Amino acid sequence: MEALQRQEEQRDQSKLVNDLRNKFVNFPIGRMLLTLIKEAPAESRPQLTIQLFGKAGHGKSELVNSCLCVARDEPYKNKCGATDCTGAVTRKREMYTLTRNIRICDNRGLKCMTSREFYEMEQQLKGKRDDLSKDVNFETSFFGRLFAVNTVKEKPGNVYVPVIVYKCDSHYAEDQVPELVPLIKIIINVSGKKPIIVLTCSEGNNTALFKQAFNDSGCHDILTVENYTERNPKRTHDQDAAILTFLLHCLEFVQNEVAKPKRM
Ligand SMILES: Nc1nc2c(ncn2[C@@H]2O[C@H](COP(=O)(O)OP(=O)(O)OP(=O)(O)O)[C@@H](O)[C@H]2O)c(=O)[nH]1
Ligand SMILES: [Mg+2]
Repeated sequence: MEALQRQEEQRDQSKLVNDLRNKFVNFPIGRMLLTLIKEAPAESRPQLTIQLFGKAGHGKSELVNSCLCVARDEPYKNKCGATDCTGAVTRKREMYTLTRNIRICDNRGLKCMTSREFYEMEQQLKGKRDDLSKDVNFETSFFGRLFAVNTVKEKPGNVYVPVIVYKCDSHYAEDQVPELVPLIKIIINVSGKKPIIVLTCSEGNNTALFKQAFNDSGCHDILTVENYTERNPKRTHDQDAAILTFLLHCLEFVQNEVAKPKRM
């Protein structure tokens, strides 16, 4: 009797995850993007880019790995080279395709929260760092920044959803999240949008504290996920559902942009 009940629960959960995945894959995002992008060149396909930001080692690459395997419904693979190493592993921005119109972009993580690092993030948001073959460079001097010539022009046809990825450490300190306030302000100033916050390692005890800290910093779009990792690659309904909820949230973010009344 119990086994039968468990089987039924499994079937319901599996249906829920499949429904979420179908909703994501079939979301009319192409049409929405066209209403947002007026000056898109006729031959180009409008693209939505989920652009990740955050500190080094906080789970950006694993979030990309998790989104890829869940959206495509395939086994987990470490395509982004996520590792245990505490140093900054990802050095370049790398674009990964989720669907025809949707990409997710891994990023170099912030290490010291310096003005140089924030400056680079600002340039990315302004669309001045679209040459993805180059390493993300945090070494630009003050004068370099002052006289910077932007060789890459903003490309029409791209809509960005800014996302900050933050790991719920086993230790919580009050000054951890406020370190990112300059980044949050840059995102709001440049894109006019508040970032979505994704809390990783969310099965720990401090998740509520980190959530509150982001709320206090003015970010209210906060989602929690437990990423798939090399140590924990086995797909589960709960983890799949959390990842798909995040992806759908990014699309609803765009939907809200479309629904906003236009300024005259
Ligand atoms: N348990 C658990 N481990 C995670 C989670 N997300 C990431 N990790 C682990 O944390 C470590 C760092 O993750 P990465 O995805 O490489 O972090 P990153 O933000 O890309 O780091 P950089 O590229 O250095 O900026 C890896 O060992 C991951 O497997 C999570 O949600 N849960
Ligand atoms: Mg990485």
